[in-house]
Amino acid sequence: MSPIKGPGAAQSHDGSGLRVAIIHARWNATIIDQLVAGAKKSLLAGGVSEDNITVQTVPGSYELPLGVQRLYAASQVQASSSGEGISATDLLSASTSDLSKSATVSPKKPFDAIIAIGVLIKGATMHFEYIADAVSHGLMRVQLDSGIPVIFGLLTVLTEEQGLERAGLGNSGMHNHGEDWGSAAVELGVKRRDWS
Ligand code: DLZ
Repeated sequence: MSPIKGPGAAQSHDGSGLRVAIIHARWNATIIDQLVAGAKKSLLAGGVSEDNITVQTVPGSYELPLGVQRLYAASQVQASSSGEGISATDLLSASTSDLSKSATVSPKKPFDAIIAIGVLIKGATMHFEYIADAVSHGLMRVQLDSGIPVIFGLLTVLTEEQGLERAGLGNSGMHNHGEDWGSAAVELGVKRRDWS
């Protein structure tokens, strides 16, 4: 019998034409690194080429919504500029004029999906609640405002152990949730193209 929880039977989608960004917070790096690796593994398995995967970081989860918004906007400018593109590491800090003037790599199309990854671990104060709420609403807002899929890779866990489990690093045999996020990005990237 298939499990009650989870996304159900795996679907197959051809992500070979997609361009996908992963943006992740640097807090709780052990868990984050594993989630990012899982997401990347699924993107590659879904046919997304290594060249079309951009990985960017922000300090903490609170910065994820702005990071997603700017990363997507920069990729749009990059795609529409008549000159050549800009290196992925400069995307977040570059202004619009920087982007149109730059000439470091070939132009690329805008991202088809962005995966935002963060790990919030509850502490003794209300920090957790405020950041979780703000980031969840912020990511949904960017997704609906931009019309591109923003995959919700924010773990909101009560203990470090819960985070390790969900990154596939625990003892319970729980799988790496980052893999689900990579698959969701491929599926939504493909479907959004078909729905346009
Ligand atoms: C400040 C803070 C705390 C207490 N906990 C976390 C956390 O568990 N996970 C995370 O991603 N970020 C945390 N941060 C940092 C905030 O997200 C943010 O980077 C800072 O408040 C600066 O805006």
